[in-house]
Amino acid sequence: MGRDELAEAIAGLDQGRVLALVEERLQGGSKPMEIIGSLQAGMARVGDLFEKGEFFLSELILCGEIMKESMAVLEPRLAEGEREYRGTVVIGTVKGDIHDLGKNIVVMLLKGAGYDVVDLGVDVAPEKFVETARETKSPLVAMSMLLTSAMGTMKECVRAVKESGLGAKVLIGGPIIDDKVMEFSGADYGSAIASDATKIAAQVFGAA
Ligand code: B12
Repeated sequence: MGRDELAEAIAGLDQGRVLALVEERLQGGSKPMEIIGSLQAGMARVGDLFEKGEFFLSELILCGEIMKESMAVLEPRLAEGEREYRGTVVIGTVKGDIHDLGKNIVVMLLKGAGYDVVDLGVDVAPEKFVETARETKSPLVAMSMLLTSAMGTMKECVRAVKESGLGAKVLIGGPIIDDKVMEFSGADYGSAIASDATKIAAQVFGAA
């Protein structure tokens, strides 16, 4: 196998080159799923660099944007059956909190890793998480939270999903997640690192 120029371009955060290569590959007859595979490989590299502290949030956000633009081109061309369907993750920022940049990165990474993501947006009420998890039969509900003042509603959201009897696992994320918050929340998983979402999803869906 030669170098994967597209994976290198996204890891290098070269937006123009990524979009040009996506077009070039489509013109050349590549399947959208193969192209997405290259994008995923590049994104995984960006995630690693972020964890090592070599990339910062700004790079992760930019990478998310590039992925979003590429997916906008590729998604309409994905034939139904061609999609590698791993299952659905429900996600939202908890009620009382309207920060969404971190959540949007998580959405992008999960989509990049092949999951369908139902993004409920911000200020999401407990019932909404439950209702959507029921409709989509999702085994994983992810919640984002940045505000200390939203801790109480976050706990209500977690409890609502846990008590719904649906059996979905709950992942909470945001910069203030630590052992104490985890204990308080009653969630199954928690992390302050966006890329953990795909690792946790792999665990949950692998076991499902
Ligand atoms: C941008 C911003 C805003 C923007 C939000 C725009 C938007 N569309 O999101 C605006 C201006 C609207 C805003 C409003 C407010 N904000 Co503000 N805001 C910030 C700021 C500067 C950056 C947050 C951000 O987006 N970071 C970048 C993203 C990428 O990082 P992230 O969210 O942490 O996400 C990462 C991880 O946490 C993780 N992650 C996040 N979610 C999830 C989910 C899962 C499942 C997983 C696995 C991981 C994960 O992955 C991401 C990538 O690593 C922070 C300060 C700071 N430096 O953090 C304050 C901050 C969060 N805001 C704060 C406050 C107080 C407010 C306001 C109450 C201000 C006010 N008095 O009105 C309002 C709240 C409104 C509301 N009801 O929510 C405080 C919160 C303090 C606290 N702990 O409670 C902060 C910390 C500022 C401060 N130092 O005081 N804010």
